[in-house]
Amino acid sequence: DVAGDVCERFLKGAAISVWQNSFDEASNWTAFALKPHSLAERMRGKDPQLRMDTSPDFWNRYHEDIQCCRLLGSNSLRLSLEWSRVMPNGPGQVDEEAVRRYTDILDACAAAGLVPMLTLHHFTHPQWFQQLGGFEKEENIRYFEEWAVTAFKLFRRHMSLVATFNEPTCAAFTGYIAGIHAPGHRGDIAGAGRVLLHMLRAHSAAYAAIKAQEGGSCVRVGLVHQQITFEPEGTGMLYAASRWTADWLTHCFGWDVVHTYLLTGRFSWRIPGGRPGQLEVQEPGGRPHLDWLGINYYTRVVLDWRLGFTCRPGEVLTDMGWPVVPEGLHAAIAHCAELGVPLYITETGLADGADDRRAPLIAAYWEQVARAVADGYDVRGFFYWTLVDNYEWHLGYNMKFGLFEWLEAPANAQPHPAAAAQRARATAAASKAAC
Ligand code: GCO
Repeated sequence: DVAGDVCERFLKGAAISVWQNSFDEASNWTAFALKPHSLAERMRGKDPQLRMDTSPDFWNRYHEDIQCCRLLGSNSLRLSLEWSRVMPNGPGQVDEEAVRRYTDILDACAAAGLVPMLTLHHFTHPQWFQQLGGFEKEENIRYFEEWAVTAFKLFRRHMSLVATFNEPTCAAFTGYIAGIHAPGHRGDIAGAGRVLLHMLRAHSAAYAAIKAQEGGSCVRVGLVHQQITFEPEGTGMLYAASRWTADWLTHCFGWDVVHTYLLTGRFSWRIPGGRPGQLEVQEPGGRPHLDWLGINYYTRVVLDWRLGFTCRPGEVLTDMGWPVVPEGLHAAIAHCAELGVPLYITETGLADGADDRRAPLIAAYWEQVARAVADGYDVRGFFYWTLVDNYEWHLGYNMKFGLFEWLEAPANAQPHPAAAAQRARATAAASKAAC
């Protein structure tokens, strides 16, 4: 049982999404970001960091990146399998070249001693799927199920740990309410709820379908959840709206929806102050379709009375403006432990262009994980977001989460592992702290 062996080891390494490191034409996110008159396009004129004509190019320079990951002393790399690369043209149509490339990537991971943790959906999917209505339509769940089975059949040799979705709450909310992620809808609360419900159902369908394959029972299938809490800055009348919003966001963005669904099979789409169960959908109950849960933890958000993001006095902020609250990671672990499945810290990290906060903060996060393990929580891995500075969605190259920066490869350069050394930035202290 390869997966069983992998699960026995504590995994440590870095997390990436392949799209953020190399765009592909068939992706809905590429279409979204390049759409004429889109926010990104309008911004691009003013902000060169939103350019998409260049990228860290993981797709071609993966040997260097894998070498970088190895240099950190990692034993794992979390990466996405891009559905749009493997099936760019439509359901059932596999691109053999992309399969060969992914096989090379996964072989290179194995040769470097890195267990791959694979993500089937990291905010991106094929544009053809989006054109069919994406996760807005219940009948499209079968396409995701088909993708999960195809991925299993193609890459089963390397598939011991697989996540169906990365942060379904974030995908639904930022894509349908905030409008800053694909497909860019604003204020569509009902749409966000529908998408989230269908993603969770797609997770369950993919889980069951992988397990039903020959050899599928050995694969550990999980889900990656963003754990975030919101709180009002103060009390009193002025803060009533921010308290209401904080409660609603914490419930819907955070733990409750995913947790309730996984534990009870109930999808609770609550309005704060509304009657309990008002908008619940009954799902078939039973054992949660989950072998492990990934926790992405970055911050807790404080809302001022105008619903703007703020912080408590003295808190260190990342370049994203997020307060760093390391003890929140322990709290997140304690919450998520209620599910009774092994936990992985699938992402934590910070945007730090000055490289002056990263090392101590990684150490602080790490301490919280060690504390949780000492307290008896079943935490089996820690992944830093991210390996190489990459495209931070609507913020493009403005945010530097990476342990390494990248330089454009000279024209016609052959990727070579030794080039990794030239790529390393002065983050030795950070990488040491990470591992
Ligand atoms: C997310 C994603 C990553 C982000 C990272 C930094 O949480 O949004 O998993 O793709 O880049 O979290 O914001």
